[in-house]
Amino acid sequence: MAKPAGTPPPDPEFVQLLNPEGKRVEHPDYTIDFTDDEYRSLYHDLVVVRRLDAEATALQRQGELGIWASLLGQEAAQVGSGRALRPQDMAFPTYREHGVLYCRGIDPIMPLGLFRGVDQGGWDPIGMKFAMYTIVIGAQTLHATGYAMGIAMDGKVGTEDGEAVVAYFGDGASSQGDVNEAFVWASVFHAPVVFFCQNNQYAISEPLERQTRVPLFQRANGFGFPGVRVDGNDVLASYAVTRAALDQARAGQGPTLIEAYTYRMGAHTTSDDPTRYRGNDEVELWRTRDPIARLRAHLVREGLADDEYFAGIDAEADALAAEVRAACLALPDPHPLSMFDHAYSEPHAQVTAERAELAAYLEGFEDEEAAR
Ligand SMILES: Cc1ncc(C[n+]2csc(CCOP(=O)(O)OP(=O)(O)O)c2C)c(N)n1
Ligand SMILES: [Mg+2]
Repeated sequence: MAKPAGTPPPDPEFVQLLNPEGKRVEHPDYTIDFTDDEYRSLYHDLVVVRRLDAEATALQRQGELGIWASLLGQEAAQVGSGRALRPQDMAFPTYREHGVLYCRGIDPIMPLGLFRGVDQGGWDPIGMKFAMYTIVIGAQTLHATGYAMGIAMDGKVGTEDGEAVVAYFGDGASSQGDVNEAFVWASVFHAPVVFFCQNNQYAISEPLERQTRVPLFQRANGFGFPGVRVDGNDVLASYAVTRAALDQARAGQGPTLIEAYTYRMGAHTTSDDPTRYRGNDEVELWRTRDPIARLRAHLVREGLADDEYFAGIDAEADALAAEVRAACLALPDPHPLSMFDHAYSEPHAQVTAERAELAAYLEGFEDEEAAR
C-alpha cells in the first residue's frame, strides 16, 4: 500500500537518561538516584522478564499454549514504568504487559493459564492492584479512567501517599474511540491517571504512519493535558518519566500521556509472521538499541557488575523459566461446567438453563474424561 503523501514526522525527540551505548545522559526535567543495588535489580528484572517471555513463546510453539503475545524489545518500557508504581497504585494492562505483571509481584505462571485456555488469568486484580488482561483494544483506558475518577471521589488523591492509576495501551489503540473518550473524561474530570502508550511501531501489520500524522504524545495537547515522549528502550528514563507522572496524578494534578517510543522485536503474537510486512533492516536497526544490552554496558562501565554476576542472573532466569514451564504443564484442565461458575455473582436463570443443557450433553458420554 502507498505511503500517505506529505512530509514524514521528524526524528523523535524523547527523554533519555541512558543512551544505546550505556552512557548516562542528563535531562533538565528528569533525574534518578538509584543505588548500585537498584541498578543491578533493574537489570535482573529485565533479564528475567525476557527469559520468561522466551519460555512462553517456546511453550506455544510446542503446542502447550494456544497463543502468546511476546514483549520482546519492550522490557525497559514495562519494567521501568512497572517499578515506578507505588504499592497503592492501580494498573490496567493490555495482553502484553507480562513485565509489568512481574513487577507487581504476581506469579509469572498466571498469564500462562490464560493463554493455555485453562483459566481467566487467575490473579486477584484488586489485591495485586493489577487488572485482568484486556484483549479488547483500548477498553482498559476507560476502565482506568473510571477507576481513577472513583479514587478521586473517595478522597484518595491530593496527598503525599495518595493513589494513582496507569493505563497501558498501544500505538494502534490510540486510534480507538475508547481511548479518545478516556482522554476526554480524564481531562475534564482531572482524573489521576497516567496513559502509558507503548508505541512499538505496529498494530499487528499496520505501521505507525497509519495511526497518526503527529507524534502520539502531542495528542494530549488537544485534550488539555501534558504529553511526554520517552525513550522506551531506556529503563531509567521510563522509570523517571512514569514516576513523575504518577506523582503528579496522586498530587491531584490530573492526567499525563506518556509515549514510550520502542519496538516490537518479535511477531505481534505467535499467530503472526512479521516478515510479510516489514524488512529486516529496521529490525536490525532496533537491535542496536536493545534495552538490556545498554543497561549491561552501563553496569560494566560503572564497575557495578562483572561476568560472574551476569552469568548468575542468567542461571537464575533459566531456573525460573524451568519452574514456570513445569507449573504450566501441571495446570489442571478445568471441568467444562466451571465456565458458568463466575458469569454472574447471583444465580441467573439463563445461565442455570445453559449449564443444565451442557451437563445433560456431557452425561451422554460414557467416559467423563472423553467429554472434556
Ligand atoms: C476492539 C478491537 N479491535 C480489534 C482487535 C484485534 N486486534 C488485536 S491486537 C490489535 C492491534 C493492537 O495494536 P497496538 O494497540 O499497537 O498494540 P500492540 O499489539 O502493538 O501491543 C488488533 C487490531 C481487538 N482485539 N479489539
Ligand atoms: Mg503497537
